[in-house]
Amino acid sequence: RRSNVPEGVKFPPRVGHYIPFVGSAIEFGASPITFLHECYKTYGPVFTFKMMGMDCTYVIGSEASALMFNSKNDDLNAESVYASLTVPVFGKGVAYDIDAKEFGEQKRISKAGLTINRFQEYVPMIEEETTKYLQRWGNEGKTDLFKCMAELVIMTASRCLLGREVRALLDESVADLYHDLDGGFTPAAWLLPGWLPLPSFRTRDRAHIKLKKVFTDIIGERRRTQKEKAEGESEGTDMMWTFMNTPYRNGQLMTDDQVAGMCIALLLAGQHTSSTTASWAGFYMCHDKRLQDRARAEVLDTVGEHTTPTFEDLKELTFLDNTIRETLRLRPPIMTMMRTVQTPQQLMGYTIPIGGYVCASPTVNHLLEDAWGPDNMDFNPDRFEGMRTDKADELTRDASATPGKGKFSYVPFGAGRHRCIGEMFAYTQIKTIWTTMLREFELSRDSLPDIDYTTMIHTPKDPWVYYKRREA
Ligand code: HEM
Ligand code: LAN
Repeated sequence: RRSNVPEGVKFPPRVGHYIPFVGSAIEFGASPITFLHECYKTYGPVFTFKMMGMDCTYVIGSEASALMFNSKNDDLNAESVYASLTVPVFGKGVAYDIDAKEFGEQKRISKAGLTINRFQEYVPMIEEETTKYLQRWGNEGKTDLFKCMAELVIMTASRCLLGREVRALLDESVADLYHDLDGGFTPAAWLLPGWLPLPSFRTRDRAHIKLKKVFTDIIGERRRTQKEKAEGESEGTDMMWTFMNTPYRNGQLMTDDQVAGMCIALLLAGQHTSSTTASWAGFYMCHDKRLQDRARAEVLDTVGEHTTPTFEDLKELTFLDNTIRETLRLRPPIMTMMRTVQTPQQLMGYTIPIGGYVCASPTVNHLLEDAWGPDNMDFNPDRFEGMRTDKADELTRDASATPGKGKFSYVPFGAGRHRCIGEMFAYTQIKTIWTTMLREFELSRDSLPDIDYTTMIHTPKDPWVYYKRREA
């Protein structure tokens, strides 16, 4: 193969490995961040290694990862990597099952529903759900904080984004369906061929069919009653309503099956990402009690002891905001983003040939000493002080408004064409949950949990905390 390489073409340096085909998969799997750091130190910002027969080229740091974030989907392609994982879960006709242009429209339609007006209505709903949930806790005890956050996130997201009907069903059948469907969102589902008769695949597929039916029934019922109402009276505040009523540019509406698929996608998008973020924020606030005290004092100053917070209150909670931002720096839920190389790419004097993957890692970019300085490993929310650039009508933040050097040194929500649309919803949800929690409970635990790298979105190991109700 080497002899076919044209004169002057230089490939990125290759990381050596001992086992053919498997390549570096074992080292990477055991401890991906350490592995990538070591490679960066040895080979520089661009390097290639083999994993399960595929060439993976990592682009490390702000400058190199610009290649991924500025690319077009036709050159570095997302759906060809992600579809095998997401299509069985979300279903056909949405997200990575369709061409990027139509998915772009689905993102635009989603954004049209994720507005400040809606968030103003969501905040009291999230507080109510959280308060109700925390009543189960009693006065003191020990609990699994990650499980608790996962339950709070699914309940509050269902209520806000999918509406009352779905939230009501969550106490019954729907919780198990979510759970089974979610069981299909694993590295195995991604890497193994879909025709394998694995029990987890069958459970996933059955849950998908049942959940689709639950949603399409609700959608059908809504379409019927909507017709009976007068024009204007039917304005809804949830995303199901938005998906049902916002047309594509050509005037067409999504089919009921697509609306149901979007609802599933929306829910799973926030599930792992927001619940791990909310949990890690809690563990950092336990590990250093001063952080918890400051966040609580800010909540009491801004919102008070008993009043329901408003969306405007949340904006004033800058320390809590910075705490979440710093959590997303050190524990970004999505540690790797991947694309297939469809056209040869030039980067820093190297050619990345067609056929492999290009990967970028928020986690690694967020830690580099060159970008973050000598205190890169410290958890310090104050590093973000004065970096707030979000305006009232903006749903995403300016990626460059960070203390890290370079445009892509802080990318927990990605950047460019595939950027996340859920940032503000996630912040609204996490801040409201923590506002409620900090008012009612004191949490404690000395050590930070270790990281479980075997889950697709890295989770805290042994995620228990002690809790004690605050004096009334
Ligand atoms: C994409 C992170 C919550 C919807 C992404 C990407 C990241 C990300 C890194 C880029 C993936 C890539 O480029 O390959 C997060 C984090 C969240 C979060 C850290 C919470 C803390 C949400 C929520 C929603 C959502 C709540 C829905 C309301 C999406 C969508 C995309 C996306 C639609 C676009 C994918 C594409 O265009 O290919 N997210 N996300 N996310 N996320 Fe999120
Ligand atoms: C995810 C979740 C998993 C995640 C990892 C595998 C952890 C990551 O290594 C690569 C990116 C990936 C696959 C990823 C990409 C974008 C997804 C699929 C999501 C963030 C979960 C939801 C999001 C999807 C596009 C949201 C669709 C929402 C709509 C409203 C259509």
